Amino acid sequence: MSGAPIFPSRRLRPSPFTERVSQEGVSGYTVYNHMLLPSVFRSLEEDYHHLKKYAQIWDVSVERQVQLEGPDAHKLATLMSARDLSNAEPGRCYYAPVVDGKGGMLNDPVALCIAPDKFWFSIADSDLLFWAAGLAEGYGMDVEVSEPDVSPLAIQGPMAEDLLVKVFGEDIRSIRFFRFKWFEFKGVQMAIARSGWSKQGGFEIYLPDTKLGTELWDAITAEGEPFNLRAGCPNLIERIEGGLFSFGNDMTRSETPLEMGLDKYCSLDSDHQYIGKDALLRQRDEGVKRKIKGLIMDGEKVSPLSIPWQISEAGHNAGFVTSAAYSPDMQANIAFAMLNTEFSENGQELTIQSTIGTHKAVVCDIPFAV
Ligand code: THG
Repeated sequence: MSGAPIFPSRRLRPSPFTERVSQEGVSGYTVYNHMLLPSVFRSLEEDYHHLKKYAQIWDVSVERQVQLEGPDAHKLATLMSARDLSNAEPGRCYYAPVVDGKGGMLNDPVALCIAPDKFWFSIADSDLLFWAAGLAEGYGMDVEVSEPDVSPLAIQGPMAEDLLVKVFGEDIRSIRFFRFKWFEFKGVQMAIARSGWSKQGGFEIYLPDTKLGTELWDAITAEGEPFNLRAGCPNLIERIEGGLFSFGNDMTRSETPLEMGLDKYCSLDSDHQYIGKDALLRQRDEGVKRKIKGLIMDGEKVSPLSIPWQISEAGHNAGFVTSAAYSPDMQANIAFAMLNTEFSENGQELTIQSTIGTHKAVVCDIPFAV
């Protein structure tokens, strides 16, 4: 890929933290929900070691909120979520795959129940708002579908909690995993959840007003020194180790949550009716023909892939690698691969042709490590 800059336009939307992120020395971006998402600050490996030891502040504004509000908000939320939100409670977050009528994944948001008649779907990289608005229209629902001015700022890493206590007080400690509470900052209420796209622990602050972005960033970084706080971002190596899937990379509309091993986030045996349920039940009955698995690969350190690597074994197509990185802590190349079931047993040996050569690989479970 060329190192040419991206030409600015109204379609490439700014974040409330863009100025600080750039001052902190971001060295690479990816595009996500028509915005820039930092990918690297110092190097993937330096960022990784730091994240596992200290605290990092991440601009994850790209995790846009699709807001459903009104008398039919709950009805629409349950219709589009494979996760059963029938008994959703305010203050809770739910990892909620959204599928189409054939079970193909459209997005894998975190759904937040803000109030009985108000939900946020904190989305991965696809335009879920159009799907939600289309369903509301087609079903004649009384619900407003919008993208509010809400931008998550994540504080991740083992020192995240002690840092946020300095800024927001002791009550931070009482937030349980995948729950959120309301905290005041400059007279504005913000939801803070114990969540985030790493396995190192941490929080996400849902900033509800772009104008406060820099002040919020500065209030946190002002307390950062004892925790060796640095700007960071979702880290490719850490998220592969931890088994977090990236929508658009590890899964697309061509995959179902069952192929992704996300069965436990889909209601299949309850009365909950949602779009795609019949297709998922059928696939469960027939058995999946492929599934996502881990691979440990030998050879030179791999560099991040942008196009899936095909896997062939004894002349057969065995599947493809969706994400890969060298893990310093495991001292091995690790990867996710979508494998045809006959090649997906743990211990199965495979040959991978990557951009840097041929690797021997062994199939294993996900996650690799936490
Ligand atoms: N935070 C918020 N929005 C997001 C993400 C996030 N939107 C896009 C993307 N990330 C969605 N994908 C995931 C995938 C996994 C998790 C969160 C978001 C996750 N899963 C928990 C785990 O694997 O341990 C389990 C979740 C549960 O028990 O329900 O954290 O990161 N706001």
